[in-house]
Amino acid sequence: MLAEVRAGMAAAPPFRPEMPRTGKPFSVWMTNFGPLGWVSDRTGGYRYQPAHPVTGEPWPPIPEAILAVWREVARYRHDPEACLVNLYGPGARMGLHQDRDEETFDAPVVSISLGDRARFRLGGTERKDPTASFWLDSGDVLVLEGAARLAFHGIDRVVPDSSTLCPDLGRVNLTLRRVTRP
Ligand code: MD3
Ligand code: FE
Repeated sequence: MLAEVRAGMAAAPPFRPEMPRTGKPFSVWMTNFGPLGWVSDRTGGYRYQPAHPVTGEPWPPIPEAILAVWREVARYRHDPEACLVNLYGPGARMGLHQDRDEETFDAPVVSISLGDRARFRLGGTERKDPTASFWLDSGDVLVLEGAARLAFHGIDRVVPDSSTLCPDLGRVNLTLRRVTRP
């Protein structure tokens, strides 16, 4: 799977998204596979689009090894349209947020973690709800469905050099999503 991710990254180089309005850069670098990819910049905000924001090329297809995980664990008839690749180098984190840029929340979200371990925080559907923290280790797969699909979540920190899988990349998270209604 990692070899397929590396091949995709060669075709669709990681870019650094920006916060809407402020233009503040994310600490996480990203790229995407599949017909639609998630991007964000100061003027356009959070959105899905069919092409890479820097190269203008279509995103590479979602690798088979990744699709196989979705088909095994997502209790959903259709394949995902977006595979967001999140790359966590030293000090990268992701603040508490909901995933709600998709047209449908009926499909689950499936997340695959590779490389360094991360402290993951999961709350409820309101920002004020209490949260619980878990470790996400290389090879861990999460399926978020039902009420959990709209739960607040984030990555507080990544433990450097805690995995030998891909020292050059640190932590890689693959998030599979359905964007449109089938
Ligand atoms: C809980 N990524 O890309 S994956 C994201 O590790 C994102 O890179 C994190 O949150 C990461 O949006 C967390 C686990 C995850 C993914 C989607 C969820 C947890 C979720 C959607 C709803 C609730
Ligand atoms: Fe998220």
